[in-house]
Amino acid sequence: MKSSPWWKEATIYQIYPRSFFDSNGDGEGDLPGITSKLEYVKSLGVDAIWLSPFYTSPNKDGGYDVADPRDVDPRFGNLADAKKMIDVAHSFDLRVLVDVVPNHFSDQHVWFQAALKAGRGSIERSRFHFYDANPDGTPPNNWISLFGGPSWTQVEDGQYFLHLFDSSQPDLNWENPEVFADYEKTLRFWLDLGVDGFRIDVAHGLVKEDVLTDHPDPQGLSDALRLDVSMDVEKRYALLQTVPYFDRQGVHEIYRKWRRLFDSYGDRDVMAVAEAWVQPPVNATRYVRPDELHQVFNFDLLDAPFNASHLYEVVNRAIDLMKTVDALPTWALSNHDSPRVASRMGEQQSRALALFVFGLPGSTYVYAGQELGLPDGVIPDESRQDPIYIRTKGSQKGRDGARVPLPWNGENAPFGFTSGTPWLPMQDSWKELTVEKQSAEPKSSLNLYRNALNLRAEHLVNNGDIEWLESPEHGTQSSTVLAYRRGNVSVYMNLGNSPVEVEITGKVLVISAGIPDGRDGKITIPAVSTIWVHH
Ligand SMILES: [Ca+2]
Repeated sequence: MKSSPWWKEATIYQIYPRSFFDSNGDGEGDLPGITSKLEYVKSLGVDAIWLSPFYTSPNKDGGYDVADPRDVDPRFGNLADAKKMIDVAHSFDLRVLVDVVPNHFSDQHVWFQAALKAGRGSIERSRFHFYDANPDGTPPNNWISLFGGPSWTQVEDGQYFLHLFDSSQPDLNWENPEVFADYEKTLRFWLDLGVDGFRIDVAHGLVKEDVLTDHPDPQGLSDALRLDVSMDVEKRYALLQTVPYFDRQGVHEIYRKWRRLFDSYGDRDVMAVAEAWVQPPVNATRYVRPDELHQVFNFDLLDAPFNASHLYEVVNRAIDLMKTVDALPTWALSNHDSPRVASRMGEQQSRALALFVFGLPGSTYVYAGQELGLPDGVIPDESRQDPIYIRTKGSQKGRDGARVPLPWNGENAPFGFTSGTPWLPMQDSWKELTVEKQSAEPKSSLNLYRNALNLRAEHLVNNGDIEWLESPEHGTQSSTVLAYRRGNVSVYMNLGNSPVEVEITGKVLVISAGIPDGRDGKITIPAVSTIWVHH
């Protein structure tokens, strides 16, 4: 009998290469830097790493504007460095996932440069979405880019091309078989170099419908797609179901073909995880039907409040929905696109929630620095680099706060990250948060993660469903407590600001903060703390 595949309940550590470790003093993290820190990554108890893009790119959108998907950008090293990084990771028994960005290329990609030269009606233009202007000169439709402004940019001969994101990121035309064939080449290229799978950027966006039709409410749609714009929930959900360029049925045909490619690698157990923001939530399950992808990100915890009934609802829903397609959920508290959980929720809250989530069925994603309890960096406006800050002329601060480099050692910034000047400023106030300091402190966030991830592997993974013990639906001893049991471990999270006494017998394996007080079949859980109890 085949055992459960490695990815099924893996803990996956997300590395933002530019911010992880700089090996050559130019102030930016790179592939040799990652390789030199893989022993540290292994010490966390994770199963795999996922790297945000390190491909050839003009870097107008943090490397998600790819000019050559089958090469390494010189700022990160070269292909030999990538191969070495993969091999060293494997020597530590760490799997490697890389990002792919199939919705668009950079305008610096040779295909797009050729399309500009080749002119209307050419094979070169058919790889993208080029259309003539309307008779009055306006763009072919009224769609608005996710980064603001029209989704169309006009070229010299008067045609327009479609870009859902920045004008430097032309959308690929997935109706063209050449696009599919080229992407297959990219997937094989990285698999043949040794990677174990992919994270698929904007996985729901590849197929566009009704490209020549106006949307009845383009501004409403644009607002509905942005979580930083407040909107009535019903209205948002209704609009999100009318997006003509997201979550179309055609994307599933593409992933069925990709799955056959992945499966052709046999025992390698290649996996792929989709970034798919879709509504209603049940639509996410379609991406992980048995003949499609392996995992789909669940974004519910990236902006969830620290509130028992809300957390119960989103956790329970994710588990139940995924069960309908015989898949397991994924969990993430932070990533490179959202504020860090310690800043958003509070330090102690983020530790409690991490410990709560680590026990749940499915795969857990940890964003590098989360294990240190890093807050968002405080960045002076003149040092900001995110195109969102620049394009909105400062009205949105952008995502740089979550991308500040990691503090490794020493008493002053840049804390060993680089021998030069870090690409985003680091703060001296992080001196208690370095890997060096936290390794020596038994109660540090770092040691909590190490301890918990090892205990998770030992006691919780592959232990089937959870049974809710305390929830708004299943009855509670306290309205501030959520609890479940999985296998021989019960997980209790006290979200309240006062200690709570609950009836449990067993041995406390780990606690996120404070000291549990147990006697006579009862344990007092400190305020804002999670405990694991072994029965
Ligand atoms: Ca560097």
